[in-house]
Amino acid sequence: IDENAEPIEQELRIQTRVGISNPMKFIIGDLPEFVEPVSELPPTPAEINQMLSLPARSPYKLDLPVTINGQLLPGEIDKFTFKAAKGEKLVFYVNSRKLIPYIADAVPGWCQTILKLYNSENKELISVDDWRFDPDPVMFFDVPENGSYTLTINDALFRGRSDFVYRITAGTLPFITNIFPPGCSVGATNKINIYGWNIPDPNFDISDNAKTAGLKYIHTETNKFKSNFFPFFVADIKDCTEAEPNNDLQSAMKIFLPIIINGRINYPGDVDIFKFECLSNKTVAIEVQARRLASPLDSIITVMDGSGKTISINDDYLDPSEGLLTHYADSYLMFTAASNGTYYVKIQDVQNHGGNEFTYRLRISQPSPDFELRIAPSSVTSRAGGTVPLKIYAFRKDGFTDQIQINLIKPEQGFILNGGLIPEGQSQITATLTFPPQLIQEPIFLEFEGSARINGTIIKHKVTPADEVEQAFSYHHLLPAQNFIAFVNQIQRPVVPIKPINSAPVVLSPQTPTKLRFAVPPILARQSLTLELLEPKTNNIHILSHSISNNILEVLLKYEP
Ligand SMILES: [Ca+2]
Ligand SMILES: [Ca+2]
Ligand SMILES: [Ca+2]
Ligand SMILES: [Ca+2]
Repeated sequence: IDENAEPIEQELRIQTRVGISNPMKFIIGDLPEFVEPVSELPPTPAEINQMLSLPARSPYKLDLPVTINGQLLPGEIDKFTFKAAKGEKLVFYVNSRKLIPYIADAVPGWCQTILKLYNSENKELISVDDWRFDPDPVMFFDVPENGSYTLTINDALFRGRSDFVYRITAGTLPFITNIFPPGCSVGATNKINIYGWNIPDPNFDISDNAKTAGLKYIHTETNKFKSNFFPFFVADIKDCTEAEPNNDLQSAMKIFLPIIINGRINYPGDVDIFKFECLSNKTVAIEVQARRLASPLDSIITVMDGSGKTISINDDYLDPSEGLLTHYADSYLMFTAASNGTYYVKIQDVQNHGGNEFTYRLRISQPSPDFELRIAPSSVTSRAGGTVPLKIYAFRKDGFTDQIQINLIKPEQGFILNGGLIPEGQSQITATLTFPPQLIQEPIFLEFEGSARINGTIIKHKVTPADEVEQAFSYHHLLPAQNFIAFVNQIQRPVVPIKPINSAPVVLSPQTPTKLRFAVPPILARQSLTLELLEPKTNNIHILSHSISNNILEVLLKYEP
């Protein structure tokens, strides 16, 4: 690591002559680091018994602040001892699930760490197994007396394996637990409130973060330490703060669309109701941002007409762009007003929890059609001149259905993206990336962009690289990556180039088979050739036949609706 490296979250990949790997998170911290000596062998039953039996003893005596790097093997409990002084406000936070978010062959599909703290008499003082919905625990310790304390970490099920790795950061660190309001409008210059531990100044000037719209991460600093990064959303829509009381239809807070309301489910059982006027046949989109902004709220929203009759209700709405969440707790719905009049929107916690940290942003607006894009995998390797498939996903918002054209915007050194059109109404395609014919030694960083016409204007968005990962044998997630990297296999072997004669989209007809034509090299005519339709995987599109003559491969596709 370069000694001047910025403390930042990096992506580490392995490159060899024949390929480049998937990314792995690698964190460069700014505190002293301790690395647990890693054993290749799991502990013996006798050693496990010794670990499980109190008193907690640790061979490692550490000075705070520190970041501990360790690994959990089957049955292991890692222990660390430190000295602390009365009145110190210590924060311990774990990065484990954040380092390797999903493990395909384990249930649950990540390392589920538990932190415990013991005093010098080996009395358990604190035990924490997560932080809200985040499986990585955060522990706060208000030191009651000078002394020696022992911190332990283990997997909740005492599982262990080489990829159960963790980092524990410990010290009198600032740690943000919530902020209010949890977002603002573009151009806002006010101060927001930061809540948490060891926060030097609870008033935070938002101007720098509010210059552009989008998801931001805010943090604060003491003279010694940086805090965690807390999500904060800057929107193009104006916002306001809820005013209590607003728990029933009579006291509902009057709002004017479009608006984002910054609110809280202030206490267990709090209900927030807003009312607005709407014209007949107008469609309204209602969206909660809470869990996605690290709020513990599990929202549920209800739309009612002027008489209080329920029109529509939503608890959880799947947002596949949130690859790290496994519980999509935020609510979303669209409804069309049946008549002119007053309408109500009610927001609650579905489990009737509440408190200062149960913050939300509630958007009530006309639909704002838009899209987000992912391309997977985030690294591809091919021989020079070869072609690889790429999956492109569109996450459509507020009813947006039109086609999206994907282009390579940094077409470095002759890379070609083919088939980058996501047809109307579809959310996933397979495109192909063809590598340049010459050998390139360095990995190439490519960038893609999608464009679509929305309400008469061309809207463009960068495509976020991602990797498809499996969780616990069954679930699949798209994990965003920082870069898309193409790498030319350094072992030169000839590639048989097959190119479509016409690259325009093909429209299949149910009456007559559709002919596809490809230019192929003469060598292919002398080989036995098998073709397989990879996508779409349906029963109503078949390859009827194929033949080669005059260096043209003809394929007949039959479509049976
Ligand atoms: Ca260990
Ligand atoms: Ca409230
Ligand atoms: Ca209320
Ligand atoms: Ca919910």
